[in-house]
Amino acid sequence: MKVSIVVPAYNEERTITEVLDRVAGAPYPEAVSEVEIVAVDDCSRDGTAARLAAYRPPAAGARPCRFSWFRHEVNRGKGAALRTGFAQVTGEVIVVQDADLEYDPADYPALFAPILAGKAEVVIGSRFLGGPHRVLFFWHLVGNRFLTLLSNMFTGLNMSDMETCYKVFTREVKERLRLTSERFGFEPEFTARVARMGVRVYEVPISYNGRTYAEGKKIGWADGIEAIWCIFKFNLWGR
Ligand SMILES: Nc1nc2c(ncn2[C@@H]2O[C@H](COP(=O)(O)OP(=O)(O)OP(=O)(O)O)[C@@H](O)[C@H]2O)c(=O)[nH]1
Ligand SMILES: [Mg+2]
Repeated sequence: MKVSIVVPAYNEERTITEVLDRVAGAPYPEAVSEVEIVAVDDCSRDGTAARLAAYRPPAAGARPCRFSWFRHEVNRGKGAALRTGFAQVTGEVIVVQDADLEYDPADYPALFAPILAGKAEVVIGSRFLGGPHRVLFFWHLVGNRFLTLLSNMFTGLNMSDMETCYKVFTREVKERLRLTSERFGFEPEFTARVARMGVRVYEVPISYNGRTYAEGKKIGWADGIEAIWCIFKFNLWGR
């Protein structure tokens, strides 16, 4: 089975190379015969593009690992960067991997397991199911809980972490997705569309190494407001 990892990156020069190394060297299950990494530089203003241009994945034993990257001419947001990546990938299973080291490819075995076992078409890595996580912002937890609750009220799913980066899904799901979001609307849009497809969704616990604003955290209260709007938009009108 070939897996495709899509890495959206905006001003991530401090972490991008290590993220790609961790993705290339992740503990893939036996069933994974080939790894394709596609990074999308969302018109970063720092050295992200230079790091991507210089990147060569380390040899990963007998399993081929191919790397390619694409660049947006203007900054368009995470959702747009992901759509650029999704259009390029050819794997049977697709993984979203943020470029900021908050999420660890060491969790891939757990994330792939429900799909490999034939039990799910979509797997969500939840930060709120007891996995190890850095203890940080209380009000972000409250915000996350609220956004997930609101999304669940529309979708009817009992998800515990709608805004998580780790979303893993089959090629068939990717082809049916028809995404439109440019920025962080991706998370509620993905969730709403998957819920409407009626495919089987699993959640697994993952670790979360949250960062502080001094360490590069960018998300702010305005993104939370946009997320509320997107939950309404994609569940009520985004058909
Ligand atoms: N913030 C931001 N991230 C983008 C953009 N385009 C792509 N990304 C990437 O999307 C991923 C998620 O963005 P993050 O800023 O880490 O979002 P987050 O994890 O919800 O929030 P923080 O880590 O708190 O900033 C990262 O890999 C970013 O580099 C963009 O325009 N803005
Ligand atoms: Mg992040």
